[in-house]
Amino acid sequence: MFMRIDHVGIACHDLEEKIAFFERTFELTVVAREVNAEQGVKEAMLHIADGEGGGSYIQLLEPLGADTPVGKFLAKRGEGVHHVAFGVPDVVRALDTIGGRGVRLLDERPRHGSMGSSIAFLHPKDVGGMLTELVQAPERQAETTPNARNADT
Ligand code: V0V
Ligand code: CO
Repeated sequence: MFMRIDHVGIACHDLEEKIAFFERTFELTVVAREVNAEQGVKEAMLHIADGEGGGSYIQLLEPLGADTPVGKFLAKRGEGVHHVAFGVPDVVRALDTIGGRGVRLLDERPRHGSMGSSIAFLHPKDVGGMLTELVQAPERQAETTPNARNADT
């Protein structure tokens, strides 16, 4: 079901400061930045490696406000790992299968994610305390479900 770890999402108060730290310390490069109003974040993707299943990244997340998923997480737990995202070939199919196995879906249908991806979240309480994201990369959307690219509109 999973092709790769697509990204590890890290919650932070100051995106620019954290980008500078990751670039300086780990020699990583920012390959995409986006403000995602629906998810309540300003985010940056730092490239780690490319494999057969696709690319893997660190995602740095700054909340757009206190009443957002990342804003609430920071208030409760402080900075740190917020979620782990797995690459799947078909996010609609993965949601269907995983939902059928009793895991609560936070998204019944895919949303718009970083770099043109389709994403959906699973409830952390049903995955051993880990907020879990499923990611279908845009090239995969073209391969499997021609209409998934516009699934969030
Ligand atoms: C909350 N909890 C977590 C958690 N956030 N546990 C592990 N990891 C997290 N990140 C726990 C929390 O400690 C509570 O447990 C319980 O879940 C309920 O949390 P809450 O503080 O009451 O908050 P809720 O229920 O209002 O919201 C939590 C959920 C929410 C996970 C439902 O954050 C959500 O829907 N997240 C999905 C969307 C999201 O995170 N978007 C931002 C990333 P106790 O204390 O009761 O035991 S956007 C992104 O990744 C993008 C765009 C991308 O990749 O492209
Ligand atoms: Co993410």
